[in-house]
Amino acid sequence: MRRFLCIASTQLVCWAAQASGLHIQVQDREGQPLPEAVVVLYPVGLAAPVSPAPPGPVLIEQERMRFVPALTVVVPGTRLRFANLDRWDHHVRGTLATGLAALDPNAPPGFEFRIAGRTAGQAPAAMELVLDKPGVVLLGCHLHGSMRGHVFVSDSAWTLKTDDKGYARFEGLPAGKVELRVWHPELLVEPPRQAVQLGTSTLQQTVQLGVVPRRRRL
Ligand SMILES: [Cu+2]
Repeated sequence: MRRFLCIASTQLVCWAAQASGLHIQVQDREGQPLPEAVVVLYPVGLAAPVSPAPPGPVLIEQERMRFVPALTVVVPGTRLRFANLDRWDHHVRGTLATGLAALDPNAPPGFEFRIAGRTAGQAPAAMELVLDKPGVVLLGCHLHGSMRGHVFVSDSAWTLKTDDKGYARFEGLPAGKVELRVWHPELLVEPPRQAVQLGTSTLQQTVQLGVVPRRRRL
């Protein structure tokens, strides 16, 4: 339920004292919920909030010719660990994703490495690296053209991946104006950011992207 605690003339004062939530549902071109989108908030007029990189590595496995998870969202400075669960080698490469990220001079550099296939009864071979700059990295494999994944290195701590219902739910945000950025691996052009005014209640907002829904694999 929405509560409006402030009268108009004192709204700004009230916003400054209240925290609120922002629940975003991202939809595809047909209005269906879009999982695996990234929603980022930037406070207007302030530096984006920063959170420290996690102490341990974030795992991206190569399993049955896929990157698992297909989309990984991290903050700069995060250590990524690539572990190969397949019995055959992979030659992982990371390049700048196409689109706007490719024009970003601060985007992370590319990388590549080969990871040996797993031997039964032994721990999988793994490689680690740190991505210390914001940007979107496209993951691929030199040996298997169908393998595809993404790492979204966000420049704001207020970043979430949408769930199965297409939702990104931010809670406990300070009041004020934020810019809303939405990204998805299938987007050819990232839509312009929207301004959202956070008040004293939780806001619900829908963002529709021009992404064509993919048929589910059976
Ligand atoms: Cu491969």
